[in-house]
Amino acid sequence: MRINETKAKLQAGEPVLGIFVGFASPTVVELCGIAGFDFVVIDSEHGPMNPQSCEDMVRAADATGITPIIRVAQNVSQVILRYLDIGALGIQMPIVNTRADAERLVQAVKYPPEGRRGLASVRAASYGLGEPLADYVVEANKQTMVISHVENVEAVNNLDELTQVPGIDVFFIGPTDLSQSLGYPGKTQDPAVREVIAQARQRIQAAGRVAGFMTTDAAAARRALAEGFRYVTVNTTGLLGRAARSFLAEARG
Ligand code: 3PY
Ligand code: MG
Repeated sequence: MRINETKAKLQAGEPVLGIFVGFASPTVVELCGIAGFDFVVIDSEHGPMNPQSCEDMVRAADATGITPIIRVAQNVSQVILRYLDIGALGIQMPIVNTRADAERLVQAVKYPPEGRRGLASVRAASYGLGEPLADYVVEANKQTMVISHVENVEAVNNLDELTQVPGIDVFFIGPTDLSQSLGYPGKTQDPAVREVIAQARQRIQAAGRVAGFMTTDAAAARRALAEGFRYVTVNTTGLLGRAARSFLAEARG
């Protein structure tokens, strides 16, 4: 099966840059792959997407070498399974607040003996026409990634035990939900929110784990990388929206 270059880079201690795509567009995934992003987070938490609309986006990722991660709305094995079956190389899960939530997530992503992912000859397993399934499950457990959101006060409070859970590749701080959970909805730059983010990042790093973050532009991404975040993202609509406004401002003078 496909090597997960994003996971390989993280395991080698390198940073990775990714882009969220929250609408059904294989073309945008293809473009982002050609542009050189390490990974795409195909977002099926917020917005209208389902496994059907994600499948050709995963194909576009496979065609251009960008790692397809899917953000899934529910931490339920039967839901997660359908996104893995279409070929996602990682699952990003929002609102993981407790050790039990984190363990349930890992169990859903990994085949036995590490987890309880269901097995079938689906796209992820080359429809049963590739390597024997017995070899595929071993390789899939190596290549798939688990990204667990830290975006709620409860998760921040439980961070010491969350970071002990094996099988999680990235602890991703979601600034927008975290700002809301702290009582400052949308005020991600408020000093109180920034302080909690900085402390959470330090605790993730101190536990020897990888911290991830959502940024708004290249300058913020550089700052995040300099602070030690190693899985750094931006959003397609944010990038496009700012580029559109700046084009109009300059063109209209
Ligand atoms: C959040 O900020 O809440 C996210 O989930 C990612 O941006
Ligand atoms: Mg969020």
